Amino acid sequence: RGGETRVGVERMFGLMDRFLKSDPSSLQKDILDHVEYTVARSRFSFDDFEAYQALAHSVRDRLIERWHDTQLHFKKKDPKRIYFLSMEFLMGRSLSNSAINLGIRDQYADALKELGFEFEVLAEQEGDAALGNGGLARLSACQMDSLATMDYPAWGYGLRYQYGLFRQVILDGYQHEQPDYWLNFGNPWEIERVHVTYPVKFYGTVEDENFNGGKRKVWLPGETVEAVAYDNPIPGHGTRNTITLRLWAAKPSDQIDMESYNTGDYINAVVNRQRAETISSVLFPDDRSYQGKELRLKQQYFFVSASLQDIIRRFKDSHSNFDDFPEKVALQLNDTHPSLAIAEVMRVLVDEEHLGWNRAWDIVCKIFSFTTHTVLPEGLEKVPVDLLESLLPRHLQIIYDINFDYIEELKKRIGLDYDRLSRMSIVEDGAIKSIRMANLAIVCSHTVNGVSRVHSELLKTRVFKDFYELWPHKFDYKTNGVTQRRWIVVSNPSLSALISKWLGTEAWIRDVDLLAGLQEQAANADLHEEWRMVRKVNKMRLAEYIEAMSGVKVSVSAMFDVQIKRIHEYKRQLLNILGIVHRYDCIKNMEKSDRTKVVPRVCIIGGKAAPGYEIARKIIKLCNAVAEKINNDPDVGDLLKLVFIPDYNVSVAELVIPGADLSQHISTAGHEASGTGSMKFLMNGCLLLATEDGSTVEIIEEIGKDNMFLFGAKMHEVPALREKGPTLKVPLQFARVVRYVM
Ligand code: Z2T
Repeated sequence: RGGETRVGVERMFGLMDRFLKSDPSSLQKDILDHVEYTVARSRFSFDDFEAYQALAHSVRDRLIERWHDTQLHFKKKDPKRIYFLSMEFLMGRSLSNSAINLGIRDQYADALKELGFEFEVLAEQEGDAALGNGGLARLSACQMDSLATMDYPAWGYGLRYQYGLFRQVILDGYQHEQPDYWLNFGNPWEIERVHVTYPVKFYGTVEDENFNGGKRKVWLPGETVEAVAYDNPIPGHGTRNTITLRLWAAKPSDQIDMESYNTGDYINAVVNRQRAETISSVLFPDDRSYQGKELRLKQQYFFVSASLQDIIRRFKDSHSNFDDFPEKVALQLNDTHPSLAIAEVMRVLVDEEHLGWNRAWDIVCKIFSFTTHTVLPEGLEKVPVDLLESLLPRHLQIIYDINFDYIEELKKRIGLDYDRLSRMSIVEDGAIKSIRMANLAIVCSHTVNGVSRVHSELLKTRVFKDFYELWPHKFDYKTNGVTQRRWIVVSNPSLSALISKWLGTEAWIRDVDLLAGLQEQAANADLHEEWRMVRKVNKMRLAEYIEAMSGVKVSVSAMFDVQIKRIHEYKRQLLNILGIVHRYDCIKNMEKSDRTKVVPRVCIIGGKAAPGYEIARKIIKLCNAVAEKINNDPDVGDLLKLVFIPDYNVSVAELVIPGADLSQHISTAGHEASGTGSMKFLMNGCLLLATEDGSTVEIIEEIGKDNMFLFGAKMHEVPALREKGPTLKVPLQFARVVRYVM
């Protein structure tokens, strides 16, 4: 520290080789140096994993150069920064993605070949960063890639869970959960910032204090935990812009509990301190249902408080008051999970920075925007007041004060319609008095964002109807997207090469709209043939994986029919399985001679069930039970197979999607807010079997309904069908299996 001034900037520059070179021999030297000095293995003897570690560190060095330049650039320019707050990021692997975005993947592959290593083989050594549940979390990851590529001065903020999403193991057909020890072998993609730490406070009481002749509130917290930053550089493609995903880990605070030290209870004092780390220890695996758990609320406030201290510190570096705060800071709330940030900004501005309430409120109203990802009411968070009061007493007061002003304002706007007032209140009175986090987020945000057009319509006409009528200008939507860099370039390199060849440019890697240029070649038989070959090779890769994971041999000339996503009743994996049972039954009852007309099919299902979601767990068991029966029936052979792919995650998706012929997105219409899986399949040339739901509605408009299989009832038909009850007939031989499992 302070070395810069002592050594002298001139001399420092003289000592630095700016920048690292990326020719094959420089890369080789670099990798071997990392084998020796970072991994501490002999450069004459190291295995694939050690080679991966050295390679990762070599890529990381190049990331860091760009990352430093980016920070320096934006520090000088001081633009408005976008802060994306999310409890979940499903980053998956980083090696290929980083090397490709840096534009040096092929150089590395060449360099490695001469050393006797294969880039792809080393890339397989990396474990997934699975700090999230499903679509919401992968969307966050795709957005980070796009923000970096499009040169935004963006920051992602989240939690560095010690254990990510559980590993799914299938035993006797049932899902078992195992902890995800993703950090056990080290993580070269993060940089621990031991000096970027902030105290985060919990519990305690709020007292009145005399101040400037009046009173003010002071929070006297009861517990302090330290948040330590871990920075994950996110490189854009074809730009030097490399932004930061800053994840917080909990550490015991330095402010020691003097009382217990003085009373001689040293061992207990140390052990108690260690408990602080539990805050960031594990990701909650429920992707929707909200349970009022204290640890979850602690996680939310922990990451919100640390992030805001960091953001405000950065703002204050170049501003002496808060006048320009809304011009320099945009806070995007990924679902309601980070919405305590609203109360926290009020608290910091009023209690710590001593701005008046109205001035602080004026700032708050200009900086927050809120994305919601669901239409299902069980997904809406309601924090019990008792819980909030004990953990964050000052925040509860602030929320009450916000609600008071808001309800007064509301009465002026809509009159004394008490039903509506109580529906719209941030506070829910009832058996368990609670805070409606979505209402808080809507009241305090300038924009409420849906994730597809129909989703936004449902928000306006149903879920948040009262609010839409009050503030129509707040409601907007941005239909979800996925990054083609991860979902074509990284995961399907041969298709990527094919597209670049036929478009005559790689520009589509930064500008996805250019893919439309392929339309001119739509009838080109050579292109079709090349594409088929690409698919075939991807299917062979997938078939090998299936055999290794489940022991089932599948034919690559069969149609691969895939449904991979979290297991949910509304996503209707059960319907898919019953459809497979029906298909099996038809084949069994068919004349032998007719069987030649059947297109052989491999049905692939994969996904995790929330540990407490019993029906979802049973759907997994049913799938495995049906698979057992079908796959061992020599009478059916290659005509029909069913495989459940265990431990579905980002890397598995990268393997499965490029090998799929048909993919299923068959949610009950009106339930899938957007859906992003369909886009990944689509851009790999896979056919869709899909309900008119979520983003599919817009996909149909883009590709035309003749280019897909439209499935199931329309949204407006669903209520009447529910009324009518089930009409499905399950073949007798399976009725017992289904009844037994379900
Ligand atoms: C999630 O992945 C999604 C919604 C949630 O609601 C929670 C989770 Cl963990 C609280 C998904 C939606 O189901 C999906 O339709 C959407 O595409 C995705 O978020 C991203 O917006």
